[in-house]
Amino acid sequence: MVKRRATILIVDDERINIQILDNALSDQYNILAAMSGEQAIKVALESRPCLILLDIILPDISGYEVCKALKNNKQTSHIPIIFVTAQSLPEDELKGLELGAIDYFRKPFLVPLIKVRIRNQIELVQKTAALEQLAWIDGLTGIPNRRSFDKRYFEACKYAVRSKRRICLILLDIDFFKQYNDYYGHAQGDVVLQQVARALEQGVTRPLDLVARYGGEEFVILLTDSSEKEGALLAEKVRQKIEDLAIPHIKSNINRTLTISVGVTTSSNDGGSLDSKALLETTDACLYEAKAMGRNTVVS
Ligand code: GH3
Ligand code: MG
Ligand code: MG
Repeated sequence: MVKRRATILIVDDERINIQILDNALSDQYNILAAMSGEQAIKVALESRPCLILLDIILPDISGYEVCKALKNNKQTSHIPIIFVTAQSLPEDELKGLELGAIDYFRKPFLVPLIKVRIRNQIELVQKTAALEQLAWIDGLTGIPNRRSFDKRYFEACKYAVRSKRRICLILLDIDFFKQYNDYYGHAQGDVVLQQVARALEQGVTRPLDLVARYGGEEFVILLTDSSEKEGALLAEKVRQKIEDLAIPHIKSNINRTLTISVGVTTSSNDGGSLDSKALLETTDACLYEAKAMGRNTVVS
């Protein structure tokens, strides 16, 4: 596997300091630079570097303010920050670390020492990212797993109640998949699960919506802020999309082709509470009904 070069953002108002760090690091890392606090926040948001080396005295807001802003933003709070500064009092270092920085380098610094400490931090970032991947992504299909869904669903329900918006759940299950495995083999069954996952991902394009593997040969789609009609339309679009893949399944009595059954429900938006468990159970009941009605169908 080709390992991607990590990106480091250097924030310093003096060009010469950026140059020294760039010389020390650019053979191993992609380097971005910012010369003010506001610019640092902008670049961090746009480029999501692996690590930020942050000066404290900057021409606009201080490095402490930058650190605070980045730690308070969900999109950047995970990025490790190391202060690199001429402020050498223990109180300064304490303040920086209390704000969430992982390390504090005093200027002037020894280049070899700083390089090793940066390498250690980057390795930690990469290991954490690999673990996150394992924890939240389904290994077979590469889409979010059940755990991801549970977390996102919980958050989406809270948001829906707060903002009086509807959420929509679509549960879908491959028809006669046991027979598929029995006839074509488990490995080919795995390929089909990957194909279905890809097709679902392509069919669900709004950035806040989620496609996840719910378990075995069952998938779930979570639509945030969606009307009943939109939910039902998407469910039908997805059913058709899987049929259109025209994956041969000679043990299926539906056109000898692989199909899915789909259940779909939308929460009410009366501003009251939202029973997330009941919504899932209703969706599951719809899916069960779709199976009972002969499969390859949507029930809402
Ligand atoms: P129905 O139309 O009622 O849904 O019937 P079905 O055969 O699809 O349902 P059933 O629940 O009886 O079988 C599900 C099958 O899905 C059995 C199981 O071996 C298979 N399966 C679950 N996870 C995987 C997987 O990761 N890979 C493969 N290849 N098969 C899987
Ligand atoms: Mg099933
Ligand atoms: Mg099935």
